[in-house]
Amino acid sequence: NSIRKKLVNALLSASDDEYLSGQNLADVLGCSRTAVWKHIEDLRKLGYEVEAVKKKGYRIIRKPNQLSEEEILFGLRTSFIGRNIIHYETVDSTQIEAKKFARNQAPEGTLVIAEEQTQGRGRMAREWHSSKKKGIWMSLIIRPKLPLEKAPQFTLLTAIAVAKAIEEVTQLRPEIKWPNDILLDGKKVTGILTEVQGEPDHINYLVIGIGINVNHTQDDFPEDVRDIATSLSIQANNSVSRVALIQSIMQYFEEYYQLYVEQGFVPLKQIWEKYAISIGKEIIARTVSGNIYGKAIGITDEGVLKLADNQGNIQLIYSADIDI
Ligand code: BT5
Repeated sequence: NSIRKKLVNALLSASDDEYLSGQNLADVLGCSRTAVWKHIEDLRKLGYEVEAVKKKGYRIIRKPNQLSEEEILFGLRTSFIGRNIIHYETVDSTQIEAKKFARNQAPEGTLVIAEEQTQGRGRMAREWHSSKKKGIWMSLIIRPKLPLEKAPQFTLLTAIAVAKAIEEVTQLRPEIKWPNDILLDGKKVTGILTEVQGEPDHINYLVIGIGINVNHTQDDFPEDVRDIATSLSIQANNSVSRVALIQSIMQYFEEYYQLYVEQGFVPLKQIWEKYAISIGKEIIARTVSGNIYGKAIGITDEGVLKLADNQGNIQLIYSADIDI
């Protein structure tokens, strides 16, 4: 397995039209040329298309549509976010698995990803559709040294990291709907689910679930969300690299996390406001204790939604679904 990682890394680091000779690879891997050939065969079984040309050597001409650990780590420029990757073909929910790893002391920054989820979940146990290889279904474990009440701010931090990454990779212009939706063209492309374990005065761990529709066609969505959901490829008119997007999200997440630790939530709030969609609009906040109608006027320095109700009173909304 570690030889395979080295081999993939060597082949990936070659430029597009460059071939790596069998001898060269044998030297890098510390094995015989026959062994190199066998490892190349293994790569082909994993879906890599590897061209072999006599006297020149090998090169990758097509990568599988697969979220391999090697490919994500290759070129990932973070120091701890996303450096420990656990990958599943199929899993009930990356959120469930990540919580198990978190309980068992997985290091901060551990990322659990899956090609497919059979029990993907949103908030309040709502279903999250996670079809095979179409999207990014992942959960990130972090251990901030903070009181429990700060946990919801990580949903907003994550939202700006994902929005930035979408912008960087696709040039699309995403919008954030407080607290946890990212929209394109008014339709949901990303949902975020932050779950926390701790005591009132400190967080033990946060598991941040991120679901992004990447290469779905409209028909790939089940009927119940077909009209409200969209994907990056639908909006960009092009397929989008899941690996590139994950790398970009990890990088922005780490950057904003460090900013948050150093300076608190306020600088993130300023970035968040640039993407906010509902501010200044009449909205309905559906909370567990009933619906509140009013105008969303912004978020507090703590990330709590401020709503001016019809009597002109300011209401603070800590948790709700927002209808615009
Ligand atoms: C969310 O909940 O938006 C949070 C979604 C988090 C999913 C990630 S995937 C990785 C990790 N593992 C998990 O099991 N979960 C996390 P909420 O705001 O409650 O929105 C849920 C609602 O979104 C559903 O009731 C549907 O209406 C809609 N929905 C479901 N699947 C969707 C999809 N693929 N795209 C857009 N909307 C969807």
